[in-house]
Amino acid sequence: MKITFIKPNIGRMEHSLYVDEGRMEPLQLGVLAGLTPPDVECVLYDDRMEEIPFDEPTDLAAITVEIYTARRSYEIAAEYRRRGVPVILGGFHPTLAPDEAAMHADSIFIGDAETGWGDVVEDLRRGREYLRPRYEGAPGVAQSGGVLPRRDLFKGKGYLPITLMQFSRGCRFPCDFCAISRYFARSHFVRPTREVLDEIASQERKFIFFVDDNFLSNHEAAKAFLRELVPLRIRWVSQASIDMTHDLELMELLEESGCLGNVIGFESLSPGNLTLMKKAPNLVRKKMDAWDYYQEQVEVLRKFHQQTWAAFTIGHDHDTRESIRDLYQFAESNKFCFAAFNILMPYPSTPLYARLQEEGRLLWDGQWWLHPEYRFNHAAFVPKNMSPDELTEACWECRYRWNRPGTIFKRMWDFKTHLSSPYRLGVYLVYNPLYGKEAYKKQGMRFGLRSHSIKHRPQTQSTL
Ligand code: B12
Ligand code: SF4
Repeated sequence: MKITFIKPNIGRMEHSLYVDEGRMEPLQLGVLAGLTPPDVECVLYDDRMEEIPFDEPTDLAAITVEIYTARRSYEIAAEYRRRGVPVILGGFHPTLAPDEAAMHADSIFIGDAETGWGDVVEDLRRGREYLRPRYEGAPGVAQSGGVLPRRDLFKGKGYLPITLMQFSRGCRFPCDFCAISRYFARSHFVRPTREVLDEIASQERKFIFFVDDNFLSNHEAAKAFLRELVPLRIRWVSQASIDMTHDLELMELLEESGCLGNVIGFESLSPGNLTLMKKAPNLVRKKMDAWDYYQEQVEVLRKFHQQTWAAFTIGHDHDTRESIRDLYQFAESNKFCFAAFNILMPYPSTPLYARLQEEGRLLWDGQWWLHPEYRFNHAAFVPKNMSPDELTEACWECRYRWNRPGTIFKRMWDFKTHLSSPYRLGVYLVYNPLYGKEAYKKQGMRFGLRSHSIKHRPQTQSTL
């Protein structure tokens, strides 16, 4: 028996195919293959840079689907089903929009695969007619029982030289736009420390991206893990919330354990926006009248040499064109290592989506991810203080200015962070031009490879 795992691309540029030069290992597919009994043959195709050989015989196509890749995933599913190969779709998007995904597959998988993938494989062994339309797994049971991802499947595919790994899943905070908060129901799950340490030990590479949603959601669990990590002398990056800066012991451990920096969601400089979006970690211990525009937190990050990837969401109800320019200035003057200026996106099943739907502000029939005319990083709702096109332009202006060679050079001059060691400078100089190039390539990209309409139905809330 053979299972073909697929990582879909987002889509294509206006006049050529899009090849993601900053692509990383598709860890979820490595985990799924790791969960698969050894007598089943597993192959992996990554649509981000290779052709999918649809005619190669296989017993099942298993596709991982995110909202940005949903359109392309459904195209790939249709190709396989046309050839009589059954398709199963899983991941964040099928979990948060299950009725839609079910229209494009023989089976959908809701939640994490760990507790239910074995059933899929056993049903398939009995015959494809035994595959059930819907499987469910509990969220947060990451690689239970010491399952190791099949990283051998990643060899030769030109991924960035960074090993992706999980320490935890989920996050305890309630941010209203966040798919994570919804998927994990505001819970945070930590893997047993020993299993993670063993997985690190099994790696030759010592540069790790912990793909946690919020590595520091539980400070005490993180500290216990970091103490064990110190002697391993690895270098690592992850994603975490800014409330870390209130715990100096944690900050010390981050540095000692080899943390170069984290993706941190600053989102906005406006306390009104932060309150509206329920961005609790950014408001911890901050009173509105003591709001210092993150200066205290940024200084703590710099003190511990953190090369921060600052993430912003643009288009909240208190945003204006002027406040977006201020946000850009804040990022540039603080010389963050990287920054993501993302338009606020309504993901299905989130409170933000429900609010905008109720207020009649959703564009693209409320399903921007399927709409044939929607383009990457364009507004998908009507903002309060500007037009959708103005929001699109304002966001692009931030991305464009941030990634200009002159700005990259200017931002480099921080002796506490990028210039504090040759290794850190190397990271800064290698990855800034790469991410900049990808930002230009992706802007305005079409979703999927074809421009036809996709089967859909009005968006309903997930049953999660
Ligand atoms: C690491 C990461 C990235 C990395 C890239 C990783 C890579 N390999 O290419 C970077 C930083 C580059 C990135 C980029 C983006 N990302 Co991202 N990313 C993640 C993150 C944090 C972890 C992914 C991961 O490896 N997890 C570990 C694996 C093991 O877990 P998993 O993917 O959830 O899979 C489990 C289950 O979902 C399920 N499952 C998954 N697929 C399948 C398939 C089948 C068949 C089955 C049965 C089960 C199953 O079983 C798995 C094992 O338990 C996720 C959040 C998350 N928790 O997953 C966001 C996430 C997937 N990203 C997201 C987004 C929006 C993006 C961007 C579009 C951001 C942007 N605006 O540019 C880009 C572009 C994405 C793209 N497709 O090109 C969103 C997607 C939202 C949604 N509703 O779909 C997420 C959920 C984050 C969020 N806060 O909302 N991302
Ligand atoms: S802190 Fe980050 S991961 Fe947690 S709910 Fe908010 S946006 Fe999502």
